[in-house]
Amino acid sequence: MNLSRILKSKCNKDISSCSNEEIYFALLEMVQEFGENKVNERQDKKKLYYISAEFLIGKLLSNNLINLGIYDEIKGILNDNGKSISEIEEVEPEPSLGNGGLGRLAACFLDSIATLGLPGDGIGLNYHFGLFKQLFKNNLQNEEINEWIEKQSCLKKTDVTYNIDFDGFTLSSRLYDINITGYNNATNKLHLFDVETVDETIVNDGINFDKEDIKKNLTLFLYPDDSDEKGHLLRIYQQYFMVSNGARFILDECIAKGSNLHDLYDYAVIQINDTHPTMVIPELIRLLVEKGIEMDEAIEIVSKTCAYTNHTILAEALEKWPIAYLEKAVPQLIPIIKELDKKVRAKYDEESLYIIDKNKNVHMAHIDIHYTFSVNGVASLHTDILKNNELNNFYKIYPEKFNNKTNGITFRRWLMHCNPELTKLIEKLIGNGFKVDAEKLQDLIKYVDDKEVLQQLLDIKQENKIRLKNYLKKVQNIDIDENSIFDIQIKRLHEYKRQQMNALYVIYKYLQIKKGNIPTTPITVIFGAKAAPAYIIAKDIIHLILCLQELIENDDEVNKHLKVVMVENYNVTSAEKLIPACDISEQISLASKEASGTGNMKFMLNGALTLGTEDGANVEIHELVGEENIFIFGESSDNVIKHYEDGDYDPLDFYIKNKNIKEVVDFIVSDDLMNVGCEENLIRLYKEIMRKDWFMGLLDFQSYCYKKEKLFKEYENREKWSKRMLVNISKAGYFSSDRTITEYNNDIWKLR
Ligand code: OAK
Repeated sequence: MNLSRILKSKCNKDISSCSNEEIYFALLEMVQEFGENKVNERQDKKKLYYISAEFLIGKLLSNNLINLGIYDEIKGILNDNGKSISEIEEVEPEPSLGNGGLGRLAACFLDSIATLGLPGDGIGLNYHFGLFKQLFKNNLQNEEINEWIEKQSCLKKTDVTYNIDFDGFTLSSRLYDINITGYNNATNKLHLFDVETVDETIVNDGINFDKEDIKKNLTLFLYPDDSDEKGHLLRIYQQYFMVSNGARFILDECIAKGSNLHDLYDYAVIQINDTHPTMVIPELIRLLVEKGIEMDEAIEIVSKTCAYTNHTILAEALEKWPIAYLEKAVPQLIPIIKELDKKVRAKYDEESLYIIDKNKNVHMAHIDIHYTFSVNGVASLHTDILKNNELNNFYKIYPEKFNNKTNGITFRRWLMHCNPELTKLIEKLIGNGFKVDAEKLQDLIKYVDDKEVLQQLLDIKQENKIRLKNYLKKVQNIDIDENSIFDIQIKRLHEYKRQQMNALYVIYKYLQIKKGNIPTTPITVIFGAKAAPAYIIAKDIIHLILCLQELIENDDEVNKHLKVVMVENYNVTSAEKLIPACDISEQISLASKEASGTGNMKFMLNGALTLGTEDGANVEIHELVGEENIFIFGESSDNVIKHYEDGDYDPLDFYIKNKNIKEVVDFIVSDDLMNVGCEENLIRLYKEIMRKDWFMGLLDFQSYCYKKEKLFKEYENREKWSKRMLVNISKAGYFSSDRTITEYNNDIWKLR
């Protein structure tokens, strides 16, 4: 295969005389064709359908080139023609089909499923603007539409369409596919359904639109504001549209392969990614009954076909819909949901297990737990909490359904693509095997006393820090010092993740520097986070961080030693630059609240050290790397759960008793900050932290500061630090999503 010739013919002229756009589109077409040639022609009987509201896939070009095994060659050809692959990468817009961990996990899973050669497709929605684009104005978050779909893109229009009936109107759908090519293996598909009548022009003034015009708005946004009834209804319409299309598509494929539908579970396994796709259960039952199967049998067939993953224990994130809303939007499901509830009530006399509660709310997770054959959490601590606390009543009746699948990440994107220099070094030291068998990274441990290797690790980190410096200069015109410590917290903005606690530390450090306690090495604290548009306190936290950024930047006494940067519009593309450059990975959620975290795994793999609580997968990272190689602080999850049960936590106690805490919290409403910020926002946040502090930031603040100080001191011993980096990298193999998917397949899906 002569790649140079193929590329040239796609360009229609000499590569050297093409613009970056022309080369990008030529490569897009080429990758599409190569991927298509690898579509699995072998008809496996059973196939997995991973159904999810989010697929945070990131840019695809380079990853596809890597997985097709032609990245280096293409890069060389481009170089020979005076072109740079990284400039061509920039031309590609990042698909806006996800928000956070759950969506990125789905994307890593699709990569691993294809890489392992398993028959498995994704099913979701084709959001035109997806998650909003974040802009900062006057130190506040503004939301804009995120236009990512271009005339020529990774989306391939198909002939598949269905008529989806709602109360009083029918929408006709259209399926678009994205190829998912595994590393040196087959191509699967991500199936994204869209509505033919969607109209982008109805959006005005940021992200506002008529929430009632379902025909035009259905697939515009991911997670549209649901703070009122219209918004709630829109989300139900979206979810039903996704699952009804998905269900029909799955049934059609199974019938085509020879299923008589009584044996559906021999042809399909459906993994329900949290509760957004839960209505697939009653919808499938409805469709089977429509095809002549008895209700009881239909329920049994569907229960044997579906499996459920829980990604959160936050009560407010567990979806429950007023039945009145469902009656309005999807009346055809009501008899089924009532039947499912009736069966539960006939068997159990226990309100907490019911699907429809006494306030006439439908608990989506309860449908999943009763009517699937597998319920899994996403990290070992998380699954234990589900079993022993949150879902204990369910665990008691279905112990055999509960299982753990600790999350993972794809090393193709989160090492090979984002950190080519580190990849090259690892290859040189232990060979290529780690790319398909990540546990091989453990072989690196033999270099733990090799000064030359350790120095190379530090050198690569330094280069990646310079790369990030240049990137931030370019996209945000911000200057950072590559010789400072890069301390990074990037994730969705949520109080439980405690970006506010990190911001309080910044205040602490600022005040320390003002008092003359200068850090040995300067510190750059970097945040990246989007706040849900209707989540007021989350937006106030962003405001505080942006105000600190401005205040410190303009303070010549402090800015040589401390810098705060809030990355605008944090997304997969910026994560790929931030993670390889990181020294300290902030994983500081209140213990028991973060189901797993996956950023923690990406950082570790790229040689950052974790500063974290005993929460989610941090617990497993801790076990793997050992006490010496991680910085753990804070209250244990058992104690936190007890505080909630006893209702005995009051932040005011800490504020009053601890001078240090009082000084730091008071600074939120100081003249210094009020001068650059908004009184209303800062006062609201101040009161929230002092009086409510629902996620106990003040409880852990002292031990957080203590550990962070210790960490900065440890940073000075570069050799010891680099050993810790090496241990972290060498132990990261467990967190490959190839391992996670192998477990899903062995225990749940049983494909091949
Ligand atoms: C999003 C919407 C609803 C419910 C959960 C989420 C979500 O993103 N959860 C996150 O899932 C990740 C993947 O399992 C976990 O690593 C995160 O801890 C969890 O917050």
